[in-house]
Amino acid sequence: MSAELSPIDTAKSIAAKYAVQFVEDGMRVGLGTGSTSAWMVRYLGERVQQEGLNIVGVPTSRRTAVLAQEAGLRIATLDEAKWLDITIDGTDEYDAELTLIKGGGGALLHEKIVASASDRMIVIADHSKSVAHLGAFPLPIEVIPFGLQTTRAMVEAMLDGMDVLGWEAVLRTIDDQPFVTDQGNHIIDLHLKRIGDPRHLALALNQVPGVVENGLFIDICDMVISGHGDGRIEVT
Ligand code: ABF
Repeated sequence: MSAELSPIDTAKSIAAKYAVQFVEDGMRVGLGTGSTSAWMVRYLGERVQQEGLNIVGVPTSRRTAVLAQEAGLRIATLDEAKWLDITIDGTDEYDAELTLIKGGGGALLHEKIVASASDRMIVIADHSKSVAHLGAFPLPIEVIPFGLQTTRAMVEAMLDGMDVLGWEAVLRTIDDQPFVTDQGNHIIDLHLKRIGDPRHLALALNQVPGVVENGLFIDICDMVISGHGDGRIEVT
Protein backbone atom coordinates (compact mmCIF):
# COMPACT_ATOMS: atom_id res chain seq x y z
CA MET A 1 0.00 0.00 0.00
CA SER A 2 1.36 3.42 -0.90
CA ALA A 3 2.38 5.45 2.17
CA GLU A 4 0.22 8.44 1.32
CA LEU A 5 -2.90 6.57 0.10
CA SER A 6 -5.66 5.11 2.27
CA PRO A 7 -6.37 1.37 1.80
CA ILE A 8 -9.47 2.12 -0.28
CA ASP A 9 -7.58 4.54 -2.54
CA THR A 10 -4.73 2.05 -2.83
CA ALA A 11 -7.23 -0.59 -3.93
CA LYS A 12 -8.83 1.70 -6.52
CA SER A 13 -5.56 3.09 -7.88
CA ILE A 14 -3.84 -0.27 -8.35
CA ALA A 15 -6.88 -1.69 -10.16
CA ALA A 16 -6.94 1.37 -12.41
CA LYS A 17 -3.20 1.22 -13.12
CA TYR A 18 -3.42 -2.47 -14.00
CA ALA A 19 -6.30 -1.83 -16.40
CA VAL A 20 -4.62 0.87 -18.49
CA GLN A 21 -2.04 -1.68 -19.69
CA PHE A 22 -4.80 -3.11 -21.94
CA VAL A 23 -4.96 0.15 -23.90
CA GLU A 24 -2.92 -0.04 -27.11
CA ASP A 25 -1.73 2.62 -29.56
CA GLY A 26 -4.48 3.74 -31.92
CA MET A 27 -7.34 2.61 -29.68
CA ARG A 28 -10.65 4.40 -29.12
CA VAL A 29 -11.24 4.18 -25.36
CA GLY A 30 -14.47 4.59 -23.38
CA LEU A 31 -13.70 6.48 -20.19
CA GLY A 32 -15.85 5.63 -17.17
CA THR A 33 -17.19 7.81 -14.38
CA GLY A 34 -16.47 7.71 -10.64
CA SER A 35 -13.46 7.85 -8.36
CA THR A 36 -11.86 4.61 -9.59
CA SER A 37 -12.22 5.75 -13.19
CA ALA A 38 -10.62 9.05 -12.19
CA TRP A 39 -7.48 7.10 -11.28
CA MET A 40 -7.67 5.31 -14.65
CA VAL A 41 -7.90 8.60 -16.56
CA ARG A 42 -4.88 9.91 -14.67
CA TYR A 43 -2.77 6.82 -15.42
CA LEU A 44 -3.89 6.75 -19.06
CA GLY A 45 -2.81 10.38 -19.39
CA GLU A 46 0.59 9.47 -17.96
CA ARG A 47 0.99 6.63 -20.50
CA VAL A 48 0.07 8.98 -23.35
CA GLN A 49 2.62 11.53 -22.18
CA GLN A 50 5.39 9.00 -21.52
CA GLU A 51 4.86 6.67 -24.50
CA GLY A 52 3.34 9.03 -27.05
CA LEU A 53 0.30 6.78 -27.35
CA ASN A 54 -2.10 7.91 -30.05
CA ILE A 55 -5.50 7.19 -28.53
CA VAL A 56 -8.83 8.97 -28.32
CA GLY A 57 -11.07 8.90 -25.25
CA VAL A 58 -14.86 8.96 -25.22
CA PRO A 59 -16.04 10.25 -21.81
CA THR A 60 -19.20 8.81 -20.23
CA SER A 61 -19.98 12.03 -18.37
CA ARG A 62 -19.19 15.74 -18.30
CA ARG A 63 -17.20 15.12 -15.13
CA THR A 64 -15.00 12.58 -16.89
CA ALA A 65 -14.58 14.85 -19.91
CA VAL A 66 -13.07 17.50 -17.64
CA LEU A 67 -10.73 14.99 -15.98
CA ALA A 68 -9.68 13.62 -19.38
CA GLN A 69 -8.79 17.05 -20.72
CA GLU A 70 -6.88 17.88 -17.53
CA ALA A 71 -4.93 14.62 -18.03
CA GLY A 72 -4.04 15.71 -21.57
CA LEU A 73 -6.15 13.09 -23.32
CA ARG A 74 -7.65 13.75 -26.74
CA ILE A 75 -11.42 13.24 -26.46
CA ALA A 76 -14.23 12.73 -28.93
CA THR A 77 -17.96 12.10 -28.83
CA LEU A 78 -19.28 8.58 -29.27
CA ASP A 79 -20.70 9.60 -32.64
CA GLU A 80 -17.28 10.82 -33.76
CA ALA A 81 -15.61 7.59 -32.59
CA LYS A 82 -18.51 5.49 -33.93
CA TRP A 83 -17.28 2.33 -32.11
CA LEU A 84 -14.79 1.69 -29.30
CA ASP A 85 -11.98 -0.80 -28.88
CA ILE A 86 -12.17 -0.83 -25.09
CA THR A 87 -14.09 0.78 -22.24
CA ILE A 88 -12.75 0.96 -18.69
CA ASP A 89 -15.26 1.92 -16.01
CA GLY A 90 -16.11 1.49 -12.35
CA THR A 91 -19.05 -0.24 -10.74
CA ASP A 92 -21.13 -0.29 -7.56
CA GLU A 93 -21.50 -4.07 -7.38
CA TYR A 94 -20.40 -7.09 -9.41
CA ASP A 95 -21.26 -10.77 -9.01
CA ALA A 96 -19.63 -14.03 -10.14
CA GLU A 97 -21.29 -13.78 -13.58
CA LEU A 98 -19.79 -10.26 -13.98
CA THR A 99 -23.30 -8.79 -13.86
CA LEU A 100 -23.02 -5.25 -12.55
CA ILE A 101 -25.03 -2.67 -10.71
CA LYS A 102 -23.88 0.73 -11.93
CA GLY A 103 -25.21 4.26 -11.71
CA GLY A 104 -24.32 5.37 -8.21
CA GLY A 105 -22.66 8.31 -9.92
CA GLY A 106 -25.76 9.06 -12.01
CA ALA A 107 -24.11 8.31 -15.37
CA LEU A 108 -25.56 4.85 -16.07
CA LEU A 109 -27.25 5.76 -19.37
CA HIS A 110 -24.15 7.05 -21.14
CA GLU A 111 -22.04 4.38 -19.42
CA LYS A 112 -24.26 1.56 -20.70
CA ILE A 113 -24.31 2.96 -24.24
CA VAL A 114 -20.52 3.42 -24.32
CA ALA A 115 -19.83 0.02 -22.74
CA SER A 116 -22.20 -1.69 -25.18
CA ALA A 117 -20.50 0.05 -28.13
CA SER A 118 -17.10 -1.41 -27.17
CA ASP A 119 -15.28 -4.55 -28.31
CA ARG A 120 -14.21 -5.07 -24.69
CA MET A 121 -15.41 -3.74 -21.34
CA ILE A 122 -13.13 -3.85 -18.32
CA VAL A 123 -14.43 -2.94 -14.87
CA ILE A 124 -12.11 -1.59 -12.20
CA ALA A 125 -13.08 -1.61 -8.54
CA ASP A 126 -12.00 -1.99 -4.98
CA HIS A 127 -12.78 -5.50 -3.82
CA SER A 128 -15.67 -4.39 -1.60
CA LYS A 129 -17.76 -4.17 -4.81
CA SER A 130 -17.71 -7.97 -5.15
CA VAL A 131 -21.02 -9.53 -3.98
CA ALA A 132 -22.56 -13.01 -3.92
CA HIS A 133 -25.99 -11.56 -4.78
CA LEU A 134 -26.74 -8.20 -6.37
CA GLY A 135 -29.06 -5.72 -4.70
CA ALA A 136 -27.63 -4.47 -1.44
CA PHE A 137 -26.62 -1.37 -3.39
CA PRO A 138 -29.79 0.48 -4.52
CA LEU A 139 -30.38 -0.11 -8.23
CA PRO A 140 -30.46 3.24 -10.09
CA ILE A 141 -32.86 3.74 -13.02
CA GLU A 142 -32.97 6.78 -15.29
CA VAL A 143 -36.44 8.24 -15.90
CA ILE A 144 -37.69 11.19 -17.94
CA PRO A 145 -39.04 14.25 -16.06
CA PHE A 146 -42.56 13.97 -17.50
CA GLY A 147 -44.83 12.19 -14.99
CA LEU A 148 -41.89 11.39 -12.74
CA GLN A 149 -43.93 10.42 -9.68
CA THR A 150 -46.35 8.39 -11.80
CA THR A 151 -43.44 6.49 -13.31
CA ARG A 152 -42.11 5.88 -9.82
CA ALA A 153 -45.47 4.46 -8.73
CA MET A 154 -45.64 2.23 -11.83
CA VAL A 155 -42.16 0.91 -11.08
CA GLU A 156 -43.11 0.09 -7.48
CA ALA A 157 -46.24 -1.70 -8.68
CA MET A 158 -44.17 -3.75 -11.13
CA LEU A 159 -41.65 -4.63 -8.41
CA ASP A 160 -44.42 -6.18 -6.32
CA GLY A 161 -44.35 -9.25 -8.55
CA MET A 162 -40.59 -9.50 -8.87
CA ASP A 163 -38.03 -11.81 -7.22
CA VAL A 164 -36.69 -9.08 -4.91
CA LEU A 165 -36.70 -8.58 -1.12
CA GLY A 166 -37.45 -4.84 -1.14
CA TRP A 167 -39.74 -2.61 -3.18
CA GLU A 168 -38.96 1.00 -2.22
CA ALA A 169 -38.32 3.42 -5.11
CA VAL A 170 -36.68 6.66 -3.97
CA LEU A 171 -36.25 9.75 -6.15
CA ARG A 172 -32.59 10.80 -5.95
CA THR A 173 -32.24 14.40 -4.85
CA ILE A 174 -29.36 16.78 -4.40
CA ASP A 175 -29.81 19.90 -2.25
CA ASP A 176 -33.49 18.93 -1.96
CA GLN A 177 -33.94 19.07 -5.73
CA PRO A 178 -34.28 16.07 -8.09
CA PHE A 179 -30.85 14.98 -9.34
CA VAL A 180 -30.46 15.82 -13.03
CA THR A 181 -28.39 13.57 -15.30
CA ASP A 182 -26.19 14.77 -18.19
CA GLN A 183 -29.15 13.85 -20.38
CA GLY A 184 -31.55 16.06 -18.38
CA ASN A 185 -33.35 13.12 -16.82
CA HIS A 186 -33.75 12.02 -13.20
CA ILE A 187 -32.63 9.00 -11.17
CA ILE A 188 -34.80 6.76 -9.02
CA ASP A 189 -32.93 4.43 -6.68
CA LEU A 190 -34.59 1.05 -6.13
CA HIS A 191 -33.93 -0.38 -2.66
CA LEU A 192 -34.33 -4.07 -3.49
CA LYS A 193 -31.96 -5.61 -0.90
CA ARG A 194 -31.48 -8.72 -3.03
CA ILE A 195 -32.17 -9.28 -6.74
CA GLY A 196 -33.05 -12.90 -7.48
CA ASP A 197 -33.38 -12.65 -11.28
CA PRO A 198 -31.45 -9.69 -12.75
CA ARG A 199 -32.31 -10.53 -16.37
CA HIS A 200 -36.05 -10.64 -15.73
CA LEU A 201 -35.91 -7.46 -13.65
CA ALA A 202 -33.89 -5.55 -16.26
CA LEU A 203 -36.37 -6.46 -19.01
CA ALA A 204 -39.40 -5.57 -16.85
CA LEU A 205 -37.94 -2.23 -15.76
CA ASN A 206 -37.33 -1.02 -19.30
CA GLN A 207 -40.93 -1.87 -20.21
CA VAL A 208 -42.28 0.71 -17.74
CA PRO A 209 -43.22 3.89 -19.69
CA GLY A 210 -40.92 6.73 -18.67
CA VAL A 211 -37.99 4.51 -17.71
CA VAL A 212 -35.07 5.24 -20.05
CA GLU A 213 -32.53 2.71 -18.73
CA ASN A 214 -31.57 0.73 -15.63
CA GLY A 215 -28.26 0.18 -13.88
CA LEU A 216 -28.10 -3.59 -14.40
CA PHE A 217 -25.26 -4.37 -16.84
CA ILE A 218 -25.84 -7.92 -18.08
CA ASP A 219 -23.48 -9.69 -20.53
CA ILE A 220 -21.57 -6.43 -21.03
CA CYS A 221 -18.55 -6.73 -18.73
CA ASP A 222 -15.69 -8.92 -19.99
CA MET A 223 -13.30 -8.63 -17.07
CA VAL A 224 -13.22 -7.23 -13.53
CA ILE A 225 -9.96 -6.01 -12.07
CA SER A 226 -10.36 -5.55 -8.34
CA GLY A 227 -7.81 -4.14 -5.93
CA HIS A 228 -7.21 -4.77 -2.25
CA GLY A 229 -5.89 -2.27 0.28
CA ASP A 230 -2.80 -4.43 0.85
CA GLY A 231 -1.77 -4.12 -2.80
CA ARG A 232 -3.19 -7.40 -4.09
CA ILE A 233 -5.04 -7.48 -7.42
CA GLU A 234 -7.68 -10.00 -8.52
CA VAL A 235 -8.69 -10.44 -12.16
CA THR A 236 -12.00 -12.17 -12.87
C1 ABF B 1 -19.42 4.65 -12.19
O1 ABF B 1 -18.54 4.26 -11.20
C2 ABF B 1 -20.81 4.34 -11.71
O2 ABF B 1 -21.56 3.55 -12.54
C3 ABF B 1 -20.57 3.72 -10.41
O3 ABF B 1 -21.59 4.12 -9.60
C4 ABF B 1 -19.26 4.32 -10.02
C5 ABF B 1 -18.51 3.69 -8.93
O4 ABF B 1 -17.85 4.75 -8.33
P1 ABF B 1 -16.48 4.59 -7.58
O5 ABF B 1 -15.49 4.12 -8.60
O6 ABF B 1 -16.21 5.98 -7.09
O7 ABF B 1 -16.69 3.59 -6.47
O8 ABF B 1 -19.13 3.97 -13.31
